[in-house]
Amino acid sequence: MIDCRKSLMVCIGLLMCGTFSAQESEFDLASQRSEAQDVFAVPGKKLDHKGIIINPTPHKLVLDPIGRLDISGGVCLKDKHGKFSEDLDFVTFNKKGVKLSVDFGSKVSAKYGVKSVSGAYRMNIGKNGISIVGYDERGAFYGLQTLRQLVESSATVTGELPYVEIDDYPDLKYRGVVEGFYGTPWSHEVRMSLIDFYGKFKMNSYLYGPKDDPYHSCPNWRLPYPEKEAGNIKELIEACKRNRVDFVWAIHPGQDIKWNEEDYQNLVNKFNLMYDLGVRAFALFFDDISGEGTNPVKQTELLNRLTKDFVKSKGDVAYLTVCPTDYSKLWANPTPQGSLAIYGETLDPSIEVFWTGDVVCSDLTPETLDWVNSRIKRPAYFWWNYPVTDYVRNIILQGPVYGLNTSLDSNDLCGIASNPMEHGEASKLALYGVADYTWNIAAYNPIDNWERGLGELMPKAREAYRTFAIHSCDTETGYRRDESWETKTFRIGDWNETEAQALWAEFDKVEKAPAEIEKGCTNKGLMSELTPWLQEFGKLGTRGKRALELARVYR
Ligand code: 14T
Repeated sequence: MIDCRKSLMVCIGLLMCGTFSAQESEFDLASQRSEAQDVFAVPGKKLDHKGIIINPTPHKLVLDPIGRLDISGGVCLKDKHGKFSEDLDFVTFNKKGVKLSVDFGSKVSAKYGVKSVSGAYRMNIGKNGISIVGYDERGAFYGLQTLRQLVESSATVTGELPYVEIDDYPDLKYRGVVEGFYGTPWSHEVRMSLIDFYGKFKMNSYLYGPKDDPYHSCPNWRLPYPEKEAGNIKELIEACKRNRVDFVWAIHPGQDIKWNEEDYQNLVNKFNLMYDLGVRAFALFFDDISGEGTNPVKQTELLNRLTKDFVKSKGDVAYLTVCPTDYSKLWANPTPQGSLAIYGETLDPSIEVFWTGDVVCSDLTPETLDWVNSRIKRPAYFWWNYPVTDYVRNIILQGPVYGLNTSLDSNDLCGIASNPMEHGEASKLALYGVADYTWNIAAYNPIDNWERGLGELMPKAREAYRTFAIHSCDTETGYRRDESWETKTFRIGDWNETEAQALWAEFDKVEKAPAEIEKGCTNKGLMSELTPWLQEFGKLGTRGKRALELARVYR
């Protein structure tokens, strides 16, 4: 799929000349991705959380070293707005139990000093019970997610919660995922499981835009989904509601859109069909296209008209989001005539604009954001092409989430949407990191997050999963990531006994990891995604041990 489009774009590029853009001959598609080949070490270090693990990392958490609240007799729920009875499957209810009060709203928030941003909450656990106050419904829901993690923490096994005071809020407005890769779209089951994962870790956005869904892209973007697919989308929307996640449906019409009234109506008609399925937030993706669809003036006119005549006239539809054709500095026209500057001058300020950084798969830096923001005149929405592997399909990425600058804030970017692998379950490890970073940027610790994520995903085979993961980080030819950083290798003619034994021990762990993972991994979906890689991984261990034997013979 990618290859066909590449050659199409090369042909078009060869026919055109003029300003520097994605459609041009100077635009060398063979090297267009231009991922920098530097491999940076993963920052951070593992911390001792004393049995209390909360992801994303709360902004302020004060633990009382002594006080304990016994909830083993159940809780009595005081749910002011009657919104959360379905969200408490981790406690037992008892009218005579410990009081758990859940409230939200700007008035009560002001009283309790909850930060006035969507998703903020405060929680107090003390002798009078548990109290959660959210800025909004989402904030209160997040308070419950924190409570769930406290209850499930190993420090709480006895049913006794520590007295604690938590003041927490998200740093970024949009924290989530864009299903935006080429290749087999996620199955319905995987999507449902991921949506629960987003809610659990306080991610609030799921953008639906799988390149190979024909009803999202060309040629069928104008057509309604068949009944079965439409029913599934309804279910996804329901799951998003339960998890307080915005389901954002994206359309990718650029390759064959005609800038005429007929296609405008086709687009509005499709949006109305999606609205009827329950969609309340929309995105338009103009990435990876050529021809008239790339015209930024026409794109802006369309987006502004939709904002006025669709979004605002419906009344209950949220912001639009756009992915420009110039989504990376690699080919974005930097001049005032370029599409980003045109967006900046004319695009309705409510519309969010995606940006992938200096190249297609890039680190998130203040420099790249300054560059794009000064043109689009708003904080960009970072489309992070990690852990996506559609361009290196032999790879599965299980490494730490890093390369995201920790001095940024909501003035620099409005959010991050991570574009994952077609292996949805195996993408959860990376999403655990994205959830943490986007919630609490300054505190983000890549290694510690990864160490915690391994335990979250495979509690009963954590060590074996770690062995697999530490050696499954790099793309080798794409977005380079540090890998195997604890393993010292050597040349066949230059080693000592200690080094050889250490390497042998590592290969032994590698050889044994597949069976241990098979035994301990309770997530069937994850297991089946990993299986092909685990088979090869086991062989790598065996081969490594043999190579060491050979080194001895050689010596
Ligand atoms: F929309 C964009 F921000 C974007 O990243 N678009 C695609 C995306 O669907 C894909 O998953 C991602 C990673 O491969 O890269 C973009 O697609 C490309 C970009 C290229 F430069 C595909 C091939 C390319 F050569």
